[in-house]
Amino acid sequence: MLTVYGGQGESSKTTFVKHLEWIYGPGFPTEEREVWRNIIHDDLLTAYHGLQRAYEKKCPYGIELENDIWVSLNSPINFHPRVMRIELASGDQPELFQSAFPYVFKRLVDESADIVMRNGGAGSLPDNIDYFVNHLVRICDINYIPTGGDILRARTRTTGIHRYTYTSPDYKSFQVYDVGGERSERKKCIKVFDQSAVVLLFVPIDSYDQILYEDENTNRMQEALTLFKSLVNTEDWWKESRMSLCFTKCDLFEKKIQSGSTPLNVYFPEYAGSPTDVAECRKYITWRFTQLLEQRSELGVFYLDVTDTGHVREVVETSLGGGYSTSPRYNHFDRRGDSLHENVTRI
Ligand SMILES: Nc1nc2c(ncn2[C@@H]2O[C@H](COP(=O)(O)OP(=O)(O)OP(=O)(O)O)[C@@H](O)[C@H]2O)c(=O)[nH]1
Ligand SMILES: [Mg+2]
Repeated sequence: MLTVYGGQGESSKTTFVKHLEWIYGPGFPTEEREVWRNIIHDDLLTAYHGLQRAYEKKCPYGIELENDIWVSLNSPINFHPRVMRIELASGDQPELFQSAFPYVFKRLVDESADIVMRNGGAGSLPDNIDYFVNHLVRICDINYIPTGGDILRARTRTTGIHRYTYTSPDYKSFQVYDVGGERSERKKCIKVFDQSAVVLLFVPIDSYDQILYEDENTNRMQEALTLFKSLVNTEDWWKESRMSLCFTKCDLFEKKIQSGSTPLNVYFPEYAGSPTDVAECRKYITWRFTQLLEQRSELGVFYLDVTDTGHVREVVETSLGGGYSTSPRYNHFDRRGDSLHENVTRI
């Protein structure tokens, strides 16, 4: 059985494959973990510089470091004690990375909480900045080896089409394609769609307040709606394929909605429900997608935290099985009855 999936950039496709590697493949061998360490450090530095730039706009004089923090840095970093400026490169100065970075970064994140919460930028901050901040001391340790959880949360942008083959205990073998999600990459993946028994389309549900990495004038959710409409109604490609819409990053969505920092109706003014009711917001977004179905009458809908192994396993088992599930994370849309069977009670 062949499973292919698509979606825009940062919609969790590679994270899903990393999980398959973990569940059905060899996991993450030690040599690979060393590569991931550099990727994670680079991610952190990029986030640090992004935050620093954003913070300097808000407060050009920088952050006043408290004496105890300054003393505890205890390293020859060359920056003015009252203005947070730090030049570090991952890899070549590990002792600096270890001694100073966690303190300075944590302080910057605390001071920029509003910027972090409103991460509407074009991917300048990692999605999992909270996770990395909570593990900073460990991650910056000189002997740091990434855990599986760290690797799942690291970010690398995919280019091209990558094919993987796995064997599950119940099903012989299945193939999965990981494709780049940026506009320039997407055309390539169309080529493999027509061979697919199952197509999983990934949409990060927390992206309603974000802009595209490749086009700062386009809202990510609007782009996902346009992409979904064009793909799902192109009958020739996937007439024979079963299809599921996978809403990813539901954990981040829940936090964002509950915090009230960026209400859904600011980006979708027609939304008339409660701005802090996660289930209601989720239902509205689902409806925005399912009402675009023209040719296809059935659609599976998943609500996922793709960093959770159990969620990924459910998608695979449902997709390779009959395509139905009684899981609280699954809805089955049947346009013939014009109804969305709401069996989601808890995510
Ligand atoms: N908290 C959380 N983080 C997620 C989830 N899914 C993905 N991420 C994180 O989001 C980031 C981007 O995910 P990727 O899997 O690289 O996205 P992609 O679709 O492969 O992106 P491209 O390769 O650019 O097309 C990674 O840092 C992931 O760890 C999720 O459901 N919850
Ligand atoms: Mg990718």
